[in-house]
Amino acid sequence: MTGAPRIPPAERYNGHVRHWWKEAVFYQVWPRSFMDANGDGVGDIRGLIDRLDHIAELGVDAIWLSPHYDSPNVDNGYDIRDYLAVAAEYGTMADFDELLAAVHARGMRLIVDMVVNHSSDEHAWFVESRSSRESEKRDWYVWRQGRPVESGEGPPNDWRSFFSGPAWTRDAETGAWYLHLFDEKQPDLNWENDDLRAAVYEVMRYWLDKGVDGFRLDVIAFVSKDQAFPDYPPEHRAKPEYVHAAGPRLLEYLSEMRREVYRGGDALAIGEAFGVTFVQAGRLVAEGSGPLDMLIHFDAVRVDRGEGWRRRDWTLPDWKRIFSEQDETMGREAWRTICLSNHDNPRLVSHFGDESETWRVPSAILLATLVLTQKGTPFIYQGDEIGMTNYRFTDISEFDDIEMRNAWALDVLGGVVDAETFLAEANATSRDHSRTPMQWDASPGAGFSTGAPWFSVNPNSSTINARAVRADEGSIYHAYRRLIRLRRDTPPLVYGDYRDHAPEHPRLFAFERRIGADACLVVLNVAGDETPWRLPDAFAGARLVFVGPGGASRALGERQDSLDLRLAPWDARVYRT
Ligand code: ISL
Ligand code: CA
Repeated sequence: MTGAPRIPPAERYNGHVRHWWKEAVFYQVWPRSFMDANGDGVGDIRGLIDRLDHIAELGVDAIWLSPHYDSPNVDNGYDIRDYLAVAAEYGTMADFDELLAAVHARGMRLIVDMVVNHSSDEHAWFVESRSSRESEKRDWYVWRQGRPVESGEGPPNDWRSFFSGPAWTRDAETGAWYLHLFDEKQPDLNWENDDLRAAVYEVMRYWLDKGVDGFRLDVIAFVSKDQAFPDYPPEHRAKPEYVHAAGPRLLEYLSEMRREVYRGGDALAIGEAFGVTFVQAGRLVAEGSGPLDMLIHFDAVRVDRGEGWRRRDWTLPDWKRIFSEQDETMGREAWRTICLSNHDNPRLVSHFGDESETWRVPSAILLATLVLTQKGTPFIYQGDEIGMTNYRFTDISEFDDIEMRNAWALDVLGGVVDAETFLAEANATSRDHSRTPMQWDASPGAGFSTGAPWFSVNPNSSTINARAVRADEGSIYHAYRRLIRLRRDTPPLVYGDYRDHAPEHPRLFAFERRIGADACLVVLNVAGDETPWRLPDAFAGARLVFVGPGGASRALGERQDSLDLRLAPWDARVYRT
């Protein structure tokens, strides 16, 4: 289960101030697709309570729960209609309280999602704000006049929604335009307004006072906007997230939030850092002075993302450079995170491994090894631990995600790209891959629901499911358990310095984690073919402390006599001096 790591009690370790969240492993639950207990086909809190042991037995320390609030589900809960109410289809506030107690009873912590860059347009605040220019909540959202274009009046600037189209919608009621960096049903809150910020802090205090252990703050870097609302500078048109995450008052707002909401407590503040550079991140999470504790970056998980939903090619050295750059740029006093999967990205093993029959398990275990030995707090996404794969979408009607449906409407129906190209790329980047129901057993509905599931269940649940993997000691699930325990028992894997030993190698990811003479070497053959490699001299005689199924025939604990390795396809090994 969980519990303090075998790291001697100390204020600092290898120069880092110790915090529970630096030593913790996190597991993300996307409630709609985790477990349905009442047979309506939609995941719910009761279902999560019933399956908590599946998570606790992995040995993780904290659960990040994606939004559980009342929402019209335009963006599956990231469009909140009432911050103080549990979504009726997920259950009641009593269910939430029971979940919190059940998580704590297992020695785990519960981090809830908080989406305060925008609300749903059905939120009472927005209904009031849009009702009239004189409304006392008018300024709680971002309203601007349009600007003249040859056809009459156009949006105030050229900002684009991340879900396609302009980031402004003209509201007929008052003839003004409101800002929405995401869907038009997700109006941006105006953080310039003191009363709005006070209302947001009040909502956050409500959940902290209930006993949650902190927040994952959705696109939190976007909350400060340049009030001149200038057009995008040319260099950021392809990736506007870097404009939106660099607003002028961000540090001020987040410091205020830290004071007003956290009030000196040790609850956790994890920011979603979409668009935050590693330099900015260093300031936002600086130990003792940054307003946030950790940030979740997307540079590594989106290494294959081009503009919008488009793909782009990448190489392993490109990927490795991101990990090294994060380590070198953020500064020693800034803690990192490792997140290679979540509800916004394809399935881990399909995205970065090999989902074929032969290599799915070894490559999934290699990726688990990477996530759990890299420098920074690791995040596991529901289903990673059982090796769930992408779904085969064959038609736009099979997609649920607003991001893909809007992109289809604009780019395919708008004649920008043909359907085949769109589907091929959407099958590589779609968020829907991670939203198919959790696969619990080999029964037709994968044991997710006794009713008709809200979204397609992957047919490979007949072989890829929790019951099957828990029964198999050599499975991905048990590899995660062993790796989580290894991490907890190995201080260099938590607080050790990071160094890449083969940055330019096209197939090998080999890095060390070191505290003085106590060092681990992680050797990953991120490829389907055999790779010879010579161990660094410093690891002559090192002990093998973890090996994946594709790896050495050597027994754990044996010393590595020869320095010359022959790594099997998807071979994953951890050595310790
Ligand atoms: O799909 C993306 C943009 O192209 C993601 O990168 C995502 O939108 C971005 O990381 C922000 O994600 C968060 O905010 C969104 C919500 O749709 C995502 O589910 C959430 O994780 C708006 O709330
Ligand atoms: Ca249900």
